[in-house]
Amino acid sequence: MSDLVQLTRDNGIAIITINNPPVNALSPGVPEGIAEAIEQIDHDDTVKAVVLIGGGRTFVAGADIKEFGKITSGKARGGLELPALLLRIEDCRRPVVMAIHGTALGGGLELAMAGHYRVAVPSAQVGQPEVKLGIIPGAGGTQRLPRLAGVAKAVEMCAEGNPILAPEALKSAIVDRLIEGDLLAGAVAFAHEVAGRPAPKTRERNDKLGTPEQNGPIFSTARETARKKQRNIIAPLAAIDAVEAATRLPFEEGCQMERRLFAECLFSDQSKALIHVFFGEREVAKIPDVPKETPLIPVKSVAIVGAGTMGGGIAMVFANAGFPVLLKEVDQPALDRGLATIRKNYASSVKRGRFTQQFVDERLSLIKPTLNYEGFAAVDMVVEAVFESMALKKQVFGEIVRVCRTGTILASNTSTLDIDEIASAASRPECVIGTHFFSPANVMRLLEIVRGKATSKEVISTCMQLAKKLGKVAVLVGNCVGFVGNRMFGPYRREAQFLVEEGASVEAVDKALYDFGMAMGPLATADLAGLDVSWRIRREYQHLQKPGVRRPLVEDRLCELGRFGQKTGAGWYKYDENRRAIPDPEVAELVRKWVAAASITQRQITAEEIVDRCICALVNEGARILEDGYALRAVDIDIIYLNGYGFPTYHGGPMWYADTVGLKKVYNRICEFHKQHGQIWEPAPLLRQLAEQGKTFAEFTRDQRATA
Ligand code: ZOZ
Ligand code: NAD
Repeated sequence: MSDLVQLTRDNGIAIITINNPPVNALSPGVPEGIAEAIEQIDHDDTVKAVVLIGGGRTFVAGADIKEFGKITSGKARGGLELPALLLRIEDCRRPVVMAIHGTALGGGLELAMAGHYRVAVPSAQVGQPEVKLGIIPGAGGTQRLPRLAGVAKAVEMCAEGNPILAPEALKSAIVDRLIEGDLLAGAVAFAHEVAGRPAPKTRERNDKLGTPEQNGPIFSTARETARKKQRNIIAPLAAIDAVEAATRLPFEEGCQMERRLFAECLFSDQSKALIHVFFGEREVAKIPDVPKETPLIPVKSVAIVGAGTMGGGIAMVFANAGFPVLLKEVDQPALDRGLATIRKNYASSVKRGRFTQQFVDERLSLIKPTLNYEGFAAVDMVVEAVFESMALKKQVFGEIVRVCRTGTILASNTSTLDIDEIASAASRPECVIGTHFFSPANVMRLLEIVRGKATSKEVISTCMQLAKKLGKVAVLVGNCVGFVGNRMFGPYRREAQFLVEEGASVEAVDKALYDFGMAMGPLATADLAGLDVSWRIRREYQHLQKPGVRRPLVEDRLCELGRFGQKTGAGWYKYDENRRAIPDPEVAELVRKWVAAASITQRQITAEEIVDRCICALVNEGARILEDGYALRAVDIDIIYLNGYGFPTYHGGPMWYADTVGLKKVYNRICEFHKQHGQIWEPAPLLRQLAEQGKTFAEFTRDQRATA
């Protein structure tokens, strides 16, 4: 038998244990091992019932996702097909009890549903998360789940992909019993109870499949929700079609339909992109010169300096994760304002049902306001979030390094300033690091961790680990102006503005990028963030602007008119009392006047050109960042864009998207823009090199790793 699966016996109960760490994925060898065990059991009259359990920390977390790439590239070696194994289990002559702890996800839940019974510890989770990978269940999940849980629950689980906890699974009849205490002992006892009884086959249970009248509204609502919440993604709609097939067709035909839809999704660019994102989110945690074993600095309490927009949000992030927080401001009115905003944000979370009042009260009690540095000597980490001014940041770092213990992590939330210069004000630069939270800090998942010249590996490793506890995706970046995300966002925003100057309407620019999949168009985003913020930064960095290089002209003028965006009720758009954006003919008129004065000729611009200009600008800057080593890998840039800038997950991030389009094509397009618009479009050398070699950014990363 495969060494990934063991078969033992306990007083008439056969126990099949899957041991394929870390998550017991159904890698080649596992299905074969289970099949062999079932075969032996069926020929052994001493066996009365069977328990199938996962060794280690979990049941089965699904199919081995690495295998999907092998299938689509034609490199998969044949093995036992999961659907056939599941039929074999269901046909086993002894009752099979699936014992679930950790997670039973995807193929793991499909395996569990092929058993005759399921027991689980209360902390276990079950789910069909395939849509998050751009696919649908491919081993009968869409056919067996409605037979156990009913059509509405099955549609929700297969189309949205969120797992549910065992107590809810019990209510939905996915699980038959919760086991408190030792799972194996409980499952064996359960197996003794059911031994000798006729074993119910899930595929033969049709009583929950409903009638067309009952199901019609369920499917139409689910489709509407999927189109809205998972815009442009094909898998959720395919999952709904497959569940619908379960209600209309016999089991075998439903499975065939599911297989067809599964294959369509698996071979799509969307699924390849989403699988890239799954592994990417895990890859970014790996820092080549900061190994996993790097000692961590214990962080149990923190202090935040500045209770403005970001400081307040960061305080909530730590409090939500259970950390006591000292929150320092300069004076009582500023502190009161900061705390009032925190309270208001929490109150709206309670109103929306995201948090309970009790949870919020507990979090608020963790946040201790202060006007001085008392207590800073006891904290393990300080996050500075004062105004974006180098002089002020240096003053604050000079102060905190004096009041904090040696070894306290000193982090800055700066979005543009040089971390090394900030660190020069602290006598322990090895403790200084950038933790660039995104706004609103308590909502956005991204955390750019900025490595200074002197930042120690312990501090880096601790911050990367800490991010996970805070529910953030951390990406390590180098210390350059704008770091990775904002540095790329500059050219992207620049092109959006140029396009308006050249004749595209504000709405057309935003619509083209929204249709491409961005969460919001760039001009609506600018209105949301506040046009004054970037106006202030532009003035601060005026000395870096190269003479003779074209710069956007409209936004400065809008700011001069006091149009700062949503906060002033007008920016690129005007806003009604519900902050709904309304196209503003006055802006269109002003733009026409200003660009005519600047001798810019307006013309018709297609949606395709809008997308190409904006996305190619992102990719070109991304290539420079990658070449200069400010991002460790192309995927790091992708994860930043997906989690901080609303880039569509199904395009995999800007660098993956460029790889999918083909770097030669992207390079040629950039060369056209270079010819038309001059120096700002100079192709990045790395992009030119890869295009000429016929390679991708992903291959560049692989080659780099190989030579490291
Ligand atoms: O890892 C978390 C998770 O959510 N995993 C993915 C679960 C999932 O999406 N399952 C569905 C898979 S698709 C499927 O099953 C389709 C299906 O029905 C097809 C059937 C027909 C197929 C026919 C063709 C073959 C989990 C919640 C489980 C654990 O989270 P943690 O935070 O504790 O741990 P991670 O995420 O850091 O994971 C540890 C290491 O395991 C790797 N991994 C996780 N799930 C995997 C997997 N590798 C392959 N396949 C999986 N399903 C993960 O990448 C990580 O690796 P390292 O190298 O970074 O440590
Ligand atoms: P803000 O103006 O809302 O808040 C800054 C706060 O710092 C003010 O309340 C001020 O009173 C306080 N402060 C000033 N000096 C202080 C001192 N010595 N001690 C204690 N408090 C002091 O600014 P913000 O938008 O929260 O930005 C803070 C930092 O975060 C900046 O470095 C900014 O670049 C960065 N950042 C901002 C955003 C954003 O979207 N707002 C996003 C990412 C990063």
